[in-house]
Amino acid sequence: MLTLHGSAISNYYNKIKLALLEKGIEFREEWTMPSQEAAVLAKSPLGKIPFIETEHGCLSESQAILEYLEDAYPAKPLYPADPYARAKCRELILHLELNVELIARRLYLEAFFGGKVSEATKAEVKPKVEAGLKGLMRLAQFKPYVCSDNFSAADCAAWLHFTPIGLATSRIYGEDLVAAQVPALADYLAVIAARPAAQKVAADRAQALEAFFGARKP
Ligand SMILES: N[C@@H](CCC(=O)N[C@@H](CS)C(=O)NCC(=O)O)C(=O)O
Repeated sequence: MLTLHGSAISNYYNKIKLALLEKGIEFREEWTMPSQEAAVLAKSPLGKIPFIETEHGCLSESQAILEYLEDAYPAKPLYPADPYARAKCRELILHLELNVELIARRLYLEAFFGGKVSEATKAEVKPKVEAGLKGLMRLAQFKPYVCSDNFSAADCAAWLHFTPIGLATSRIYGEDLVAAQVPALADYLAVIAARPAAQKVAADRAQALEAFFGARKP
């Protein structure tokens, strides 16, 4: 059976968990925090989470994991059949992760973890996140799913990334940059939240956040 390593406070971990649940793949979860210890580095080259253990070995990077799941368990697809539509789905995920989440992530230390981010970083991040979101909106469909009228891998990414990006930007700038750039946001989040798999991910995330942050829960 597949083992998913990481923590349910992680948006990348939950992206994979949602995909596993939606695809109906049997898996177990093992709580693992990012670490530079040799045992973790042997399974995830930078010590990041999530990673999975398969019968063949380990795999890191959530997008590589998602595509492995799609190839190895094709029964309930999370990508459209048409090659161009598949590529458009991947394009949206890459834009969201490289041009929005990875940049907004520079705020997370202060927004979520009690650290401090410099004013220079805050000033640099804001226009980049806004530009990334504007770009994303040139791709997004919200029909009602982010890529099309079908739930897809892109929803596994978008639903999990929009919330921390929105929360971090509202804590740092006093303005939720996702809500400001994505008019369909509230309806979209509600559509995904109605899915049983998403409800399981959200409930486990709430429990993990409570355990991790306690009174300081983000
Ligand atoms: N590109 C990676 C990002 C994973 C990632 O950033 N994970 C965070 C937790 S949400 C982590 O392990 N951070 C620890 C670190 O950066 O050293 C993926 O898609 O899996």
